[in-house]
Amino acid sequence: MQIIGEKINGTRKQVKQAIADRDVDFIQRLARRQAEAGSTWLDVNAGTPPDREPDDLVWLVETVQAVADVPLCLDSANPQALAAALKVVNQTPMINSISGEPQRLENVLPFVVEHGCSVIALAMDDKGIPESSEARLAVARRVLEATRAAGVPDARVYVDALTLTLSTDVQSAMLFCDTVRAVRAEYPDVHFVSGLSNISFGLPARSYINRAFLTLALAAGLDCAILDPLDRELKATLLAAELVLGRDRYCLTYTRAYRAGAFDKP
Ligand code: THG
Repeated sequence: MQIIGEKINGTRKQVKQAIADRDVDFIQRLARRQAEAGSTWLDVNAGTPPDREPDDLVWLVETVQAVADVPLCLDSANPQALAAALKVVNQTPMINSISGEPQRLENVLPFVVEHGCSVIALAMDDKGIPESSEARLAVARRVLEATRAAGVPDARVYVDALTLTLSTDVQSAMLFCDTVRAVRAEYPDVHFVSGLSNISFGLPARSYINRAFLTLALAAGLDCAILDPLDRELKATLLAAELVLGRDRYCLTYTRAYRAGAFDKP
């Protein structure tokens, strides 16, 4: 299971302020703590207007990689910001994201090829997020046709089947899981990722919903998640679910994490 630490995101109030103030300590603390908590990747999202985003993303990348020895997940739809960030990364990053939108394929896929990056592929296109798993599969097929044609191995593609909040579509999580199963049947080598927390937007006590969704999504084939790696209950849920799904040989990952104090007895 791969974890993308989500906390360095300029849509969060404190991070937005830290970017505006060039507060190195604040960002580096988030980077260090998420890396120590076992993040495979650290998401960096400046969340600033397009004219400022290249400078802000470069500053974030340089600030984070000075203290954290994990590759970055460059979270931007802006080709100028991605190009600038790719010039300064120390380790091959993940690009978040491409989609079935022809513009994004045309502008961003060349970076994936040139830099040998991994890439998140959203199951949506210029018409929006399809309403059925068949239609999301159709979008994924088009994106994977493009990545394959460009020579990108399926194992470097992370499909994000996307979730609307359950408060507007109560079938949203099941649609996500159906989409993962459908894509997995045709593309056994691709990875599956989700930004978990969207699923519970607008609902109370969101953490229970996020945990239930994580468990079911793991059963469907999710093997990467954008989440808060400092959330100990979520970490416990993740490790317990992987164990129950038979993916933790000899229960070693779970028991070692427990002994190391990664989570507490309930
Ligand atoms: N898919 C892909 N990329 C993504 C998302 C996705 N990138 C952005 C987002 N979704 C995932 N990242 C975050 C980062 C921070 C928070 C949630 C998702 C977060 N949310 C707080 C909460 O949920 O309570 C509120 C904000 C705050 O703390 O200020 O922290 O789906 N490919």
